Amino acid sequence: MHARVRRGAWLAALIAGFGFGTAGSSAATPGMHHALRAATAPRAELTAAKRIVLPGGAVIERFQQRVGRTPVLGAEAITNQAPGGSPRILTDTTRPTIQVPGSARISRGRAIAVAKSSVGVQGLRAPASATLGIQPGDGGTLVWRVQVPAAHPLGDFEVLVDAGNGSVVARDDLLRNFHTGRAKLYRVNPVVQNRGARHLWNIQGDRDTPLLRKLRRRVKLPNLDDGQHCLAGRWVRALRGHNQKETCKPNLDWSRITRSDRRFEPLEVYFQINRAQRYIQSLGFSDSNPTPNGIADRVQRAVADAYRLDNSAYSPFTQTITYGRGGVDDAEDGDVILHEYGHAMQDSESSAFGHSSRYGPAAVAEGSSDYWAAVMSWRSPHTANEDDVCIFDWDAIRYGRFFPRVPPEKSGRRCGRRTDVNRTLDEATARCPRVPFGGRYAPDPHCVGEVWSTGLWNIRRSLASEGRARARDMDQIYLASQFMYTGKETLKDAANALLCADEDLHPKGRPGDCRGEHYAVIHREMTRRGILH
Ligand SMILES: [Ca+2]
Ligand SMILES: [Ca+2]
Ligand SMILES: [Ca+2]
Ligand SMILES: [Zn+2]
Repeated sequence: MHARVRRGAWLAALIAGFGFGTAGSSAATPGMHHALRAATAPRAELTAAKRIVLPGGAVIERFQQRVGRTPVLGAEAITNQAPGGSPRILTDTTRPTIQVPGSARISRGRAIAVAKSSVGVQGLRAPASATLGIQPGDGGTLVWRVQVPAAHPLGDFEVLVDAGNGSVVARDDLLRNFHTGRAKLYRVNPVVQNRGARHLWNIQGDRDTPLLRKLRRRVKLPNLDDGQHCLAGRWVRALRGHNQKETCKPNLDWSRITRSDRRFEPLEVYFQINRAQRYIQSLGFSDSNPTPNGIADRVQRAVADAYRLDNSAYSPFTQTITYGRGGVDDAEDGDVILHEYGHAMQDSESSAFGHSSRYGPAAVAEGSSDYWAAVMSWRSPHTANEDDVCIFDWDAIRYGRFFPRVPPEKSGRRCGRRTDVNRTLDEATARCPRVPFGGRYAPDPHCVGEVWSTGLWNIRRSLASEGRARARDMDQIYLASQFMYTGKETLKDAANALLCADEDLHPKGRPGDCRGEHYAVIHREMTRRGILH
């Protein structure tokens, strides 16, 4: 067998006194011995560290330079051996003349303390650790290489502390670096920006008008990945069209793009999803926490103008969102973008719920996603309640139901759905249009979902009357409750989950009775909606 032949060769090399370390199992064939002579460091200092065999048999091997057992930081030789060929050095960052270091005078614990205070750490995601290494240059300095996985400030900090005198030699953040792009977009959608639909009724397909141009606002697109110029970032990868094209610009300045340009929609998608995830993180849900509790804390793949249909969807199988371009391009409307992201969040919190095909979960999911669109509208500057509760004000400009002007707005508008529908669950079940659902006809779950979104929104309004921080409390309670959802969730179950999440976050009275600080407000509203009794 091939492996046995190689091991024999390695033993022969060792016996011949080539002095390789033992970390690798198959490093020092005579061919390798010859190859490593080309490295800068004396070959006795090269320790086999990792060996990778590619399909077809080529071998890539890494060697770490060690002096007196201590690794020289960043000093490696990498060899490549094509099938049937002999190994040769590809890259070499090893150093000549490094002195054997003495022992550390600073303790590991002391080095970690120095590193943490140099970063200004207030919280960790995992314990800090430290190992000794040699920082090359001037014959080499013995250092503690301290790794600090910090939560606040968020970063993977690597701090080199001089093991002789305790001074900080270097400090880096190894978390990915991000860049910020620029664009002029709709903060929510054109109707919200215009305080009503007046002068917008005649939309003429995907064309620009002076007004539609003017309603765009300067926005930043933060968290774009380093080393690329497209809409790929920490939490979103926004693509466009049925062949999922990238939208790229070397200077990351997309300010001249308007709605008639196909690049507009992926920009809007990036902007909205990134800001939603930032808000989620600010509410304390993050996979960077010591105990990860993130909600869709990953790169969300989202495709704008994906097809001609006037529909958008989140796929729990592929975890991808697709936005249609029927009627108004769906991804020109922040409400549509965020409604679908709401489904991605639900799936991330409870995949049983996200993957359920049952009726109850569908109604809860639709209502919750509308609630999320309303929340994100509320968080936009200068929006009024009418902007928030009218869902899809822009996408629904043709198909929605008309609602007259509500002060302080300037004109009326059409809405696809609303989060201020004053119905009970029984009334909705009786009056909502019947649609095919799971082989039968049932009240449209989007319509029944309005009872749920309205309940959530009314609770939020009650809390918000005590200040904006209380409104954030409600969003946090809602997000926490979604972790408890099952694949058979009913509106009643979801209301009970909300009560329990409130107690978890705002305990009061007897522990475990799901009667927290906001019990009365939540229970009263859910009773009014006929969801609880
Ligand atoms: Ca467009
Ligand atoms: Ca549309
Ligand atoms: Ca709206
Ligand atoms: Zn939906």
